[in-house]
Amino acid sequence: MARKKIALIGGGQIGGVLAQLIAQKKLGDVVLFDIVEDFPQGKTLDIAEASRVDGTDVVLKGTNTYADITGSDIVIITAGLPRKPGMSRDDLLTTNAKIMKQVAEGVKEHAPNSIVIIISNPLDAMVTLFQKVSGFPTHRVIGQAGVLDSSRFSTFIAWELDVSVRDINAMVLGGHGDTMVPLVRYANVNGVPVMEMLERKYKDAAKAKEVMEAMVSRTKMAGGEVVKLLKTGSAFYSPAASAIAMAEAIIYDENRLLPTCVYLNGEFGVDGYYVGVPAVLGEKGVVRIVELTLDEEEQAAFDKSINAVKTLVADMERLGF
Ligand code: TXD
Repeated sequence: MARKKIALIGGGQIGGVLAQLIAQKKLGDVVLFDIVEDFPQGKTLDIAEASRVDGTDVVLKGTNTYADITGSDIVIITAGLPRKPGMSRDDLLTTNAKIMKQVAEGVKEHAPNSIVIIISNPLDAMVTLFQKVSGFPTHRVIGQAGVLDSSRFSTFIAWELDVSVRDINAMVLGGHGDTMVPLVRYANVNGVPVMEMLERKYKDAAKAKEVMEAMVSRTKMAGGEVVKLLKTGSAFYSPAASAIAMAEAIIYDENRLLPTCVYLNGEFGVDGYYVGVPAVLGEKGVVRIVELTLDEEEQAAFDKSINAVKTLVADMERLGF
């Protein structure tokens, strides 16, 4: 089987970790594109020089030319500025929309059959814009947010309950902003409801609720927590690892059910917007969207999140994108 070709647009913090993970996992040959001269060439050379140690034969190429992404099966986009302390993801809108428009034109011209995973913020707006400019079918344009947000939520639950994070199943839906919706009621440890474990631990339902609320708000603010500590940029190891999980689902045709930013066509009562919901990912991209029942409180939180996405997209359109 011929090796896959994976193009990474944006060779910064996340782009670099993506390239290294792809090489180490032997997922495919890598083309790392960035507008900064010599920079992606330097990164790929550095990673390639670890090939002997990593035992990998994948080919890594750094480039400033879109033609080099020709024939890519998968494109992962991180081009754009990250947040600085005190900035919201939405503050990045104008700058990153200009960048995303250029990127979409480049990918459309040179990798028209690729499946595209977008990471750049503000996520929901950037996915929307990429799809609009490229005209790619919506099942081939998705965004990474929910896998990371869910991993963060799961990590906090594992720490709190002192169990392996591998046994935690917890999902975060909605937009990739402060209104995201961690699904508490569905969160479980190999089938055992997390809330029940918390109630048994604290022998006090109110205390259990309080502990869960703290984990929910930490999840919502988790990106900002890292930004505040790093001071020079935003999270990059965990976003890269999350996008790799999505790419693997596609490359290996796994049909994994992952919270993904996908285009909704009436599902969840939403029409014509990109939002984070459970989706089955396989070799064609989005295989199907999985709906689930939300109770009144969850639905209200989800609606609020949808409205935030709608406002963001409207702002972007008002800016002429
Ligand atoms: O989960 C998520 N979706 C995210 C998203 C989690 C964390 C951070 N997330 C966002 O990803 C973040 O807010 C940014 O918008 C992107 C990329 O974050 P990263 O930390 O990798 O940013 P860097 O290190 O600044 O890298 C961005 C690169 C940099 O090398 C620029 O030169 C390049 O993008 N860049 C471009 N590449 C291609 N084409 C154009 N026009 C371009 N402009 C800048």
